[in-house]
Amino acid sequence: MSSDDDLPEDSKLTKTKSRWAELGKFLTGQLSRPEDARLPPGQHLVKNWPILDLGQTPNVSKEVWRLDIAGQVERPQTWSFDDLMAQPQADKLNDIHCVTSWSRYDNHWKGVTTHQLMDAVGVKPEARFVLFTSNDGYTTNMAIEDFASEDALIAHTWENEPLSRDHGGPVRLVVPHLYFWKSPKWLKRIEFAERDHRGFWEVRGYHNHADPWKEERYS
Ligand SMILES: Nc1nc2c(c(=O)[nH]1)N[C@H]1C(S)=C(S)[C@@H](COP(=O)(O)O)O[C@H]1N2
Ligand SMILES: [Mo]
Repeated sequence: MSSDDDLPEDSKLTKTKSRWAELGKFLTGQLSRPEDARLPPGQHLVKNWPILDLGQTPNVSKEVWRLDIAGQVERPQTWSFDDLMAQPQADKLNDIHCVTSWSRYDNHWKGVTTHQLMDAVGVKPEARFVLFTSNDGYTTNMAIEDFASEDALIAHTWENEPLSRDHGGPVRLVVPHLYFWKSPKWLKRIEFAERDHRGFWEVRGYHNHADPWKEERYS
């Protein structure tokens, strides 16, 4: 019987990395769709960027912001904003789709990819789901395959400006291939778990998966 333990250290790492690549491979929102097929069913295009949340706008400065990364990981960590900036930085360009039916094209983000975060903490093979908690008490959840999407990132910058407080600044998650309620603003905790724990909207009848291309709005 072969196991990961038999492999030298560096090929273990390669194995982990290729596992993320494998998990996230088919989950990109940038499927180079032709322009007329770019809008998911039941959506309309907006040029502005609407603000939607529970009505509490936490005031979290960069100085006090912390991100706990916990659960099924080899190295649980708490990142300050400086720790986040010390990670390799990525640029992403994607479309976002809100379940209330607006979509917004061509958002430029900067931040840390979810792949990078998973490598930094050493996500264990037992981890199958991810639960997020925000400073306003909001929670949401997804399968690790969705978190591992090529397009997903922990974002601090939008259109070359620091992410505004209304849109979740200093730091939010962006998982653009799912409806936007799966992209928590004012992110404060990421927990990797063996089991799924439904978040704020998921326990209130929203779909657990939330693929806009399949119109997974309500369950
Ligand atoms: N912390 C937090 N994140 C949240 C929400 C919220 O209420 N609190 N609302 C979600 C919903 S329903 C949507 S559509 C998007 C809206 O993000 P925006 O205000 O930047 O457009 O944030 C999501 N993330
Ligand atoms: Mo939403």
